[in-house]
Amino acid sequence: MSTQQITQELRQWIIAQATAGQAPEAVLKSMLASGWNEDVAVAALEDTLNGFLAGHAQANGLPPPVVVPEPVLVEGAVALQAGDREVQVLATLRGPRVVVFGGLLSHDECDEMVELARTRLTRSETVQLDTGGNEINTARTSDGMFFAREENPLCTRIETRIAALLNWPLENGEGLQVLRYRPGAEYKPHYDYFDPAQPGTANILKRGGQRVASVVMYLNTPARGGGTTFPDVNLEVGPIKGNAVFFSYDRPHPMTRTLHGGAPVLEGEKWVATKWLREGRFE
Ligand code: PD2
Ligand code: ZN
Repeated sequence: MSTQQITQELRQWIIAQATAGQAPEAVLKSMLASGWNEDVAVAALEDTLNGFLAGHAQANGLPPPVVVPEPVLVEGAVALQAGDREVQVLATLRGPRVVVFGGLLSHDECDEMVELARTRLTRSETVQLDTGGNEINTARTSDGMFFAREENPLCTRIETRIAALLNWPLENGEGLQVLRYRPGAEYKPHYDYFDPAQPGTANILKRGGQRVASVVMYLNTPARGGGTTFPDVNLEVGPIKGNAVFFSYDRPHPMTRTLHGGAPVLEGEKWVATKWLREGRFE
């Protein structure tokens, strides 16, 4: 029965079922019961519902989804090869997409990154969205600096590793940002994408398009505090030297549930390096 066709009638029936509140599993079950082949039924459901949702999103002013970086995780594997280094997969979440990596950086790489950044730190600025410029922001009480992409051999090695880990071109990445938090410092919850409603955003997007993913790498283990939090899903990632948290956002919208923050450091210092990945080439 390989000749079953996904007709317009079938699509309309699927949409009617879905808008009447039937779960996709229930619709699939009825299709199988009335003689549809499983592969045809699944394809018809996926295609019809995806198209329907995309149309709904567009009609309601939601930005359309884009392809985002994603590690190739072999089912059941606890590690993966990221170019020159094997990296552990410590935790994964689907919505929001979050993956916690163990040992993305060696301890020596962390120490070297801190020393390269230390003398260049200034009080952190965040992008000022109404003008597109940078300004001091009290929501982020850390000190920071940016490396240019491939500025030195260590940056190049880490950037090449992240590109391999996430299947995303090195050219689509911003330069690494290093932040130092002293006791009491924090980064209040925010989104890393640029808010489309802000007037400065159009200018920022000319260079590489939207941010679509972030990798926050822990360069030391603070004595207490300093986790990375995801308030929408009550997740907190412990800041452990060499580990990293990756998260992606397929559209610049809170529906991605990628609100995240750096919890206050309670004791000691916290150092991180952040890599932001853009949709396109960031030149
Ligand atoms: O340092 C962190 O944990 C953190 C939290 C939220 C870093 C960032 N955001 C960032 O660099 O965007
Ligand atoms: Zn952030």
